[in-house]
Amino acid sequence: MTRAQLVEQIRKKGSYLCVGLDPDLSKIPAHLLASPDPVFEFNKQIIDATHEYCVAYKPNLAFYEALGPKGWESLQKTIEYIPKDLFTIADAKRGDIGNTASLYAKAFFERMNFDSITVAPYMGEDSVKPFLEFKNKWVVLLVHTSNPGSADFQLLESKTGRKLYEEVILKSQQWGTPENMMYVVGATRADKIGEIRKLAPEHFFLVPGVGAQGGDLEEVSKMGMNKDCGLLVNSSRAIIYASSGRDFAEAAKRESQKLQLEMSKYLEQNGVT
Ligand code: OMP
Repeated sequence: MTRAQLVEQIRKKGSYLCVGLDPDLSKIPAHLLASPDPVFEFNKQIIDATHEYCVAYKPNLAFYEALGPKGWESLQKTIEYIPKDLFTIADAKRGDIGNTASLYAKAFFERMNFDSITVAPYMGEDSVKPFLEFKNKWVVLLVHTSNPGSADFQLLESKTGRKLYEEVILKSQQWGTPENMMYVVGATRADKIGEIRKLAPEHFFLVPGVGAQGGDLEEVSKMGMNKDCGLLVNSSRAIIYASSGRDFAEAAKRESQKLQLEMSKYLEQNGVT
């Protein structure tokens, strides 16, 4: 998907919501466990219930890989089921030497037809560039993550006086463009989103951490939105596990609609309509 197509979707739907598809067999409603593919059945009903209110889906690979070959099958079926006008993110957090990275890119962009993949930047340029060679596919680079441990390395000061995550943003802008690279910026530190926006005015940010991790949508939107929106805000557990009963899809619909309504207000306030 191109940047223009993504922005068009955001304007059309009045939403920059990304729904995280993190299906956990210990959490999905018990009545689904008897179906032949409970993970796909769960995702299918979540997608049916939420696709009007979001512009992206982000399956996190851990939840599928943990189930072995069956998990990969559920993932493949899920990606094929997502409507083609929605942006898809393989949350795989890959990062390896060039020839290996090329095969990761093939796996997710060609075999599975994802629009994008999350990538860790710390092995440097040759580990990221192979992902950028695919037309209309995106790298979503980890910059300032939402977890407590993000401070361990990302906030270290380099000899230039800048933090490591700032170096990542500045350096990586020599590799990719706002047309094929996004940055992961956790919602749990909205103040950082404002600082990062100054370093990368045009790029899209994937912002996880709203909902279960306590990030604030209003604050994130105020600090991070640019003229094209420039944000994809992810929520996983707060949407997909809004109810653990037979009404889980209805509950997911309610939660995603609530976020979409709030998002449409912020888009309007920022003139992104
Ligand atoms: P919830 O906390 O349930 O909304 O899920 C957040 C999702 O975003 C999970 O799939 C995480 O792996 C992912 N995530 C973070 O929570 N923090 C980050 O900094 C980066 C990611 C990610 O790359 O998506």
